[in-house]
Amino acid sequence: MKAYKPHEIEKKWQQYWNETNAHRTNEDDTKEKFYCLEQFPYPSGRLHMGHMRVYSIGDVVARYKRMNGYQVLHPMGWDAFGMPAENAAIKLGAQPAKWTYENIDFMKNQQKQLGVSYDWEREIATCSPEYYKMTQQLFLLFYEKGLAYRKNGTVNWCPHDQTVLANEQVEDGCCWRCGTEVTKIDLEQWYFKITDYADRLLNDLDQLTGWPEKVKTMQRNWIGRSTGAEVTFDVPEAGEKLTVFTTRPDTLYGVTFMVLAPEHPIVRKLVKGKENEADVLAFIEKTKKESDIIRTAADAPKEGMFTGAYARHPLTGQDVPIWIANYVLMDYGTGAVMAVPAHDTRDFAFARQYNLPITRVIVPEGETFDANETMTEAYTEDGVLVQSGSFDGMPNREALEKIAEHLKENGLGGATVSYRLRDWLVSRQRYWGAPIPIIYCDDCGIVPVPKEDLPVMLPENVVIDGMSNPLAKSEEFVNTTCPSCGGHARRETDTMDTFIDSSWYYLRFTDAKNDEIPFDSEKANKWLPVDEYIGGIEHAILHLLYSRFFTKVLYDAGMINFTEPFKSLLTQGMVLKDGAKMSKSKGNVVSPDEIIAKYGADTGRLFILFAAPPDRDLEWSDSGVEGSYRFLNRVWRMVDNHADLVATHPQINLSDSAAKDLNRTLHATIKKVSEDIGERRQFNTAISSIMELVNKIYAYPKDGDPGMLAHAVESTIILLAPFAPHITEEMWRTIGHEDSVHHQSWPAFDESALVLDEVEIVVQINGKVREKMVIPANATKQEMEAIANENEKIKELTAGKTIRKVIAVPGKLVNIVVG
Ligand code: ANZ
Ligand code: ZN
Repeated sequence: MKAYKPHEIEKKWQQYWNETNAHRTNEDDTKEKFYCLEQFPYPSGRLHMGHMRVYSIGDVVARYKRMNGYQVLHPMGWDAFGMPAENAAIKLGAQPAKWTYENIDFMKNQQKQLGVSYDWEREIATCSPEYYKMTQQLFLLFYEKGLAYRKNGTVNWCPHDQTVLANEQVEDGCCWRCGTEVTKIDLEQWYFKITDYADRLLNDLDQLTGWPEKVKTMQRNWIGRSTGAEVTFDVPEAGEKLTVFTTRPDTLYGVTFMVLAPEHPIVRKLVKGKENEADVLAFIEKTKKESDIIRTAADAPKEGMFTGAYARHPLTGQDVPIWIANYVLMDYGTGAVMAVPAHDTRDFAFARQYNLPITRVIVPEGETFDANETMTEAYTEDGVLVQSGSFDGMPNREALEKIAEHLKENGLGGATVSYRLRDWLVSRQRYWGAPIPIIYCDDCGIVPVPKEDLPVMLPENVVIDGMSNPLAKSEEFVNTTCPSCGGHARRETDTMDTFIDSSWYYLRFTDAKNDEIPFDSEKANKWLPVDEYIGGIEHAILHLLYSRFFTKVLYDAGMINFTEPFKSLLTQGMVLKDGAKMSKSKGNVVSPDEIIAKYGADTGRLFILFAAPPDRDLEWSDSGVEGSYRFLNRVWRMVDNHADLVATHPQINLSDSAAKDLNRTLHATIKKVSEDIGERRQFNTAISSIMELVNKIYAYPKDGDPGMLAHAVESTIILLAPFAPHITEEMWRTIGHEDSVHHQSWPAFDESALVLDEVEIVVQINGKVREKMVIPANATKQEMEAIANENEKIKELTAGKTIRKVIAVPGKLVNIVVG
């Protein structure tokens, strides 16, 4: 008996796969394509269990598809730009490039030890000049199309790190990296015009039937489309106009004050020279520091201040006081609100707090309006209009449109759509990113770097101290000549947000070595969209939204013929230990290295896939890992026991019932595993059905047909191959094959094998034949009795009688003795 030695065989087969380039993409256009992609990792140092889980899931799908006759693209790469490399440089004095590439080497080796079937010929690292040259080309494409532009605006700024931060990098008002309180400053920055694509990004979600509903909802909320109206108010004393965005133009007659975001540009003008000027300016500074989350929370305290100025109501001509308050945000709608306390909860709270009038303009249908009644809360339901001039009595849904039309006709506003989505701020004052390929010339202005001069290389001799942008301090980098006039000019020193790198990497894999253009259209059109994309839920909004945006822009540029990059999306759950997420701070980390060292990669993979459905959280369990290891040993012994028999390929003869029964289990397993991997992506139940099959083989009678036994053993190895690639490769040789198990065709499912044989039996009552029935041939005595008792005629005949005894003769008869 040969013992199962995972380390020996895993090393052996990994080397063999390496040498034979076994996982190179099997480009063969007679086959259907399948693109299986796991989100590429950040090379942080070493793999954690979350990585191991994603790769195990992806590898099962990729291997299964290959065995089912697909040409499969299954690549891997590195999302390699970003802050941690700079932090390491500051802390350890290591060059970001060196640190990053060392990590890549280490992690790649770990991935190989997992036996994941990646096509390493297509490996990419976003920090390599070959890759960022193409990222720069794409930036220039966005620039040419008017989709990359510079804008002066209020941005999040970390005073300690001296860089802007994206909204999602601000946590509770502080920098996610150093914890310093984030301030807002006005800065000119580069933006991508993702808002131009808001409607398409929203509408096309409907065609993504392979995405979790949850993720689509998060994207919808992030885009946040609202239909409503714009209304323009005059501010005569300032000679200005104020435009608000409202979803409720039907409440226009109920406006009793206006509220501006403190940052609204008109505010300073309204208070200029007034006695409250200093107070208002202080209030602006204070609110700027509050995070948007706090400002908009429903239960957060509303704080405001009267500006001393008034606007004129566009329909009634009344004076309406203008306030500023923290709950109005500058970057939504127009940064100005018409307040209707009677019908808006936040306005109601605010009016109560500052004693502002409340005018009701909607009452429930059928109710008479009582002007003396005081409201205790805002009325936010539908109803009919009151105190609304010529619109009185009109149902408010109708008034929504009618009032918007009325505004339009009178040049006072009209229907409009507003989005929560903002343009994407893409410039960073950091070193370790793709340089933005732009040159500033005093005479020519903004000049894009000519394509043939790309890449704009990151200089290596820079000082990284974490305090300011190293590129800005590099004279050698900054000073250049203008491509347009040849005069002295300066380079843009900002680098790109790393989300840009990952917004197009899935395209690069189709043509990873192209040194002219980012990718060849034909290749991208062949492989994309990605058929299965696997990754963490933490990317549900940004990465996926940005990638979808890129895809649409490239489609519009005629570079690709599809508009969505990821056909199906699988978001895997977390790996927990003792009920909590594994983390260094909790000291509950189990590393893939440890598991591989103790049991081998196959056991680790099997456990991870068996312990939970992929989209659920997975609870790490040492006994569960042990169990997976024992199961692999059990399969190993089974194969070893029957190796000689299988190698002779005995003829299958299904005449005995044990053989038929095993055949039935085998096909039920094939069906289950195929559907579970291929359609439902539920690997845990697939594995349990393989376990049942193995039990059945162990229980197979000694005198059962040897052909069927051999066939079942051989098929088990193939069914297990996508989950445990090394041990199955070894066992495949053990039973006498010389080729790879991973090149075998997936077993075909035979429906007819599932049909149970049937026989006709008679049912007697007190020895007299009363009924004939067709039942499964292998029904047990108990089953026969139950089937007979369920029969309508027998039920009738035995009703009210006492059943004294039932005699069942398998395959022949049931006799019921009544008294
Ligand atoms: C008057 C009104 C009356 C409103 C009413 C609501 C109810 P959504 O649905 O999220 O798009 N609003 C507009 N701009 C704002 C800003 N920059 N900051 C905070 N609030 C703002 O919300 C649109 C509604 O939120 C708008 O409709 C406006 O209040 C407020 F019975 O206008 B409404
Ligand atoms: Zn110039």
